[in-house]
Amino acid sequence: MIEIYKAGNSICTQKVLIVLAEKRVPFTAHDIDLFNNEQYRPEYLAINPKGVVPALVHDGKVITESTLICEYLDDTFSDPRLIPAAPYERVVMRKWSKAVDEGLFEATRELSFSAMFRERMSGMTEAQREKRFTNIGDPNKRARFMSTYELGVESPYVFQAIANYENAFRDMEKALAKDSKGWLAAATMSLADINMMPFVARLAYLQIIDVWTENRPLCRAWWSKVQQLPSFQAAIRDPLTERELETMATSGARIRKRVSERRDDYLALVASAPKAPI
Ligand SMILES: N[C@@H](CCC(=O)N[C@@H](CS)C(=O)NCC(=O)O)C(=O)O
Repeated sequence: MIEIYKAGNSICTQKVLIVLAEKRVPFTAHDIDLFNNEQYRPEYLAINPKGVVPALVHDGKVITESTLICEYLDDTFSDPRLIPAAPYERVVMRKWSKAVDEGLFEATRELSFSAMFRERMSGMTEAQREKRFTNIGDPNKRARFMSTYELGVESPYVFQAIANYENAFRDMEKALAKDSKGWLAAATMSLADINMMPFVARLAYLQIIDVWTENRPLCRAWWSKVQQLPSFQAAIRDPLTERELETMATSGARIRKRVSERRDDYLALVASAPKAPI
């Protein structure tokens, strides 16, 4: 039996839900309310000591970290194969996983936070907010949350987020140009594409995606294509309520201009240090 601990509109959970939908694996879902701190309940911490979603339990075995969960599901349920067979293509696929885990995840969190969760947190009482911050044991994560809460788009972490997205879209356009099939790592869809879907989708729902894709036709074509997938619809689009879509669109509109200006600042920075882009 497959059980998944998840949260609504959680980007890491969405990766796993796409894989489950592609493979048509039935599962039981347990919803964790992140805004009510359910991730810090002792019974959930016993499953995922980091207090984050998703977590997968398969016949009593616990697997955490969305990238590892996706690979585990592909190793366990082989149809369709989402990890390419050729060793080099596997490396390419895993480079996309690393890009997500080592930068894009935090980039999306910081951008989403500065656009919408910041607003939501400002409506909390001082005590509720304090509790939210002190619950975060990891000092780096706490510093990021506090900076984005205090400074919004002006936070240095948001600048880093904008840079990470710039580099990801630059690499995506290059990768898609190499293969006329329009997938990131192989001739067919792989975990590379699935890893990227929720992270591109979030920018689209915040209505700031064109900051990066306006002059990148291959990225735009990839995004149009993946939105049509039944697995994308089932895992990402269908569960979103009209209210969530509206909140993302209106809060994204508030930060759009500054995001675009800060991207220009990043491009200027790279141009002045052309040998050392991140
Ligand atoms: N590297 C982890 C990150 C998981 C993560 O941070 N999940 C977010 C939701 S997308 C979460 O649970 N946040 C709750 C919190 O930070 O309190 C993964 O890929 O599974």
